[in-house]
Amino acid sequence: MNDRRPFLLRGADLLVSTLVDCGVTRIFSLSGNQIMPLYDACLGSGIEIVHVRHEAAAVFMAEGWAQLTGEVGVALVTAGPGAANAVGPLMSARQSETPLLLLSGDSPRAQDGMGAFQTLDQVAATAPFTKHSARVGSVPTLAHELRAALTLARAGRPGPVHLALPQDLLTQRAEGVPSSSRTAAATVPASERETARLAAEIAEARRPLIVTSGLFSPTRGGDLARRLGQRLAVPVVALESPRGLRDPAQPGLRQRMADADLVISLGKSVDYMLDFGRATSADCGWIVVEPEDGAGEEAVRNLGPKLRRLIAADPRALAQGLAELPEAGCDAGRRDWCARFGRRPAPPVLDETPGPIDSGLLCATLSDVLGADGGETILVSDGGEFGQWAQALVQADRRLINGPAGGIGGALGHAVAASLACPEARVAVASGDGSIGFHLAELETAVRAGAAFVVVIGNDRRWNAEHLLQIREFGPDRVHGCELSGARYDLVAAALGGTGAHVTCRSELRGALRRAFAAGGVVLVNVEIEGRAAPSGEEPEAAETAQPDG
Ligand SMILES: Cc1ncc(C[n+]2csc(CCOP(=O)(O)OP(=O)(O)O)c2C)c(N)n1
Ligand SMILES: [Mg+2]
Repeated sequence: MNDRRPFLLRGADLLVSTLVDCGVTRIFSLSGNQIMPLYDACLGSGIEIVHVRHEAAAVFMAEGWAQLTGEVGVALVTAGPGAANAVGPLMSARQSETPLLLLSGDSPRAQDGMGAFQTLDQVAATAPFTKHSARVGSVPTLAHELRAALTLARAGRPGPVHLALPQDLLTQRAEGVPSSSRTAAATVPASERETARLAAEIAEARRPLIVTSGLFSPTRGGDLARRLGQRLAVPVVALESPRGLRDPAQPGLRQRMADADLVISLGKSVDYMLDFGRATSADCGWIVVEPEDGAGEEAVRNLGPKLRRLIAADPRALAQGLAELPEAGCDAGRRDWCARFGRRPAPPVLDETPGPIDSGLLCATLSDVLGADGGETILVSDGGEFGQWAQALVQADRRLINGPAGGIGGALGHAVAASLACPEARVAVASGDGSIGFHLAELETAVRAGAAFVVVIGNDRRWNAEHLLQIREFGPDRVHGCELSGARYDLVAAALGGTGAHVTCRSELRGALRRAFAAGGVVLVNVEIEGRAAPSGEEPEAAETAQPDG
């Protein structure tokens, strides 16, 4: 099959065999001169390359893959423009705490300083978005650097790591180079004393609250948050929406927070999502668990005297320890307090009479149809207002969202990854018409890769989040520049090898969605809607405030 494969072991072969050894089975990539030795080395290695249509989509796929499998997602891009295209979504992965390895081909070391083709300081370009960014220096250190990068991506606060791979290193002979030993994970376990002390403080508080990042969501943390909450009789809230405490999927969070007398942050940065700590009352104490030694300045700066203690420990390990303690007793007051959390927004009545469709009705109907066969479900949501509607109203076992960075455009990348990672699951994408346009060509990737999912576009013919912001901030007479056409995205899906449907009337909606899931493969349902502002995430009596748009 691979007659022309060079018989010598190259840097590229060493790299691929190390990836295999570390359990990597799939790489999301866009080809290019500098990385073709890696494509060659992947042949027959057991690693599948999913070849995408834009480097940013490869990073979104790696992000989705990592969140659903718990593995490190791997993206491979070429030098210069390829690496530059991959940079944007690294910000999403950094903020969503997703372990990801970006490998970029790089110009040959032998041409350093000579003006090589596509030469770029890729380490500097990716450094602000990564936990670690380096150019691999030599073949003998290659395997070690790779293993260390994979370990680092998962350690402490997980996140993206970047390695630039000079082209001549990939083709260099690697005979006799050891494939390196395993690197131990660098987590700091909390001491038993610390665990017991924390449990006692939670027991003593009247209205304690644990806040966490998306790492504790059901998608990524399984039932850890639920077990923790049950054992300690404490509400556990995972914050991962760019709207923070105004997450439309968890209405009333900000008000609940004001009533807490103790907040424990398990790895959640005390940042804009937590209103910088200002949502709690002056006498509410905070205990912040920070996975990275020496970090946590935000907590110190934003909380001031409210900060009781900053603990350097791995939040998930600490949560495991707490969840294994004997079940805490719980009085009626505490039971009431816990019951005030975990509320979901009320879905609208499913009106199926002829008439226009709005965002809420579309999402509620999608939720109904998605869950109808009782199997595993995954929601991918994207967009401004429509994405928030979907997160609020579409029920699914697991979900991929744009996360704290609030960057739009990742949905089709996430969907390809979701379908490949969980081939048995029903995958629904709910996206705004603006956001879907970023990577529409990935529908072709999806078809080629054998993925199967249903994309539902809430097509309100505008970038509604920004349109609403113009009305709110500048006045209804100063609205301009945020319109979109009523483009037929469904016809694009058909042209790229999938199936498309166009829905304009309420009475057609349920049938169209049912048929879409029954059809299999890649299906796009373009639904004309009257775009509405997403639910505010506040309790009904509270006033509206300006919100981030992501
Ligand atoms: C990468 C990126 N670019 C721009 C934005 C700003 N932004 C947030 S929501 C939004 C509008 C999205 O429009 P659409 O997907 O149609 O959803 P809608 O708000 O109309 O429901 C924009 C431009 C962002 N958050 N991320
Ligand atoms: Mg829109």
